[in-house]
Amino acid sequence: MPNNAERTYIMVKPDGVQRGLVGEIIARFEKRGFKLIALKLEHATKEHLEKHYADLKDKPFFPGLIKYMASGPVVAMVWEGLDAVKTGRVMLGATNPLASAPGTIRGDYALAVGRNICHGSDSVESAEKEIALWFPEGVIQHTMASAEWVFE
Ligand code: IDP
Ligand code: MG
Repeated sequence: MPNNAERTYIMVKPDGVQRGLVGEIIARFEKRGFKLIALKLEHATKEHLEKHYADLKDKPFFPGLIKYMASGPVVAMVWEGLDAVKTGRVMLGATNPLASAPGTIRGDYALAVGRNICHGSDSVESAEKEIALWFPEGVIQHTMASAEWVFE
């Protein structure tokens, strides 16, 4: 694994789960070459989601965001690999799906900013906080047989 490998927290939101997009989103990270090191289905409490989105607590859409995120289970994941945080955000697309390029997850499967199906950490620091919040039990460190074919 290269020295600059990172970890990012990626989540399929309740609308992504309900619309049957879990496998599609996982497949994109898997096929790109990222390594899955944690995964679970969780119906999060409002308190937990308020911690996850603490930076947005003063936004007018915050109550609606928490209600949406608490409306059903989410798929919480940690993916590891080269430049995982920035590349993960590029794969997700812009926050508003109308501004997301085709080929991105939001650009292919979403239309509304308040139903944008997936989450990805926006910095290495946020990723560390989010991974600790969603996976207090820790992640699974393992080696992929494909690693030497994905990384030079
Ligand atoms: P991000 O998910 O691309 O990092 P953030 O600005 O961190 O975007 O916002 C978190 C989430 O809050 C978004 O993914 C979206 O679900 C929701 N959100 C952001 N802006 C709006 C808005 O203007 N109206 C409704 N929901 C919003
Ligand atoms: Mg964000």
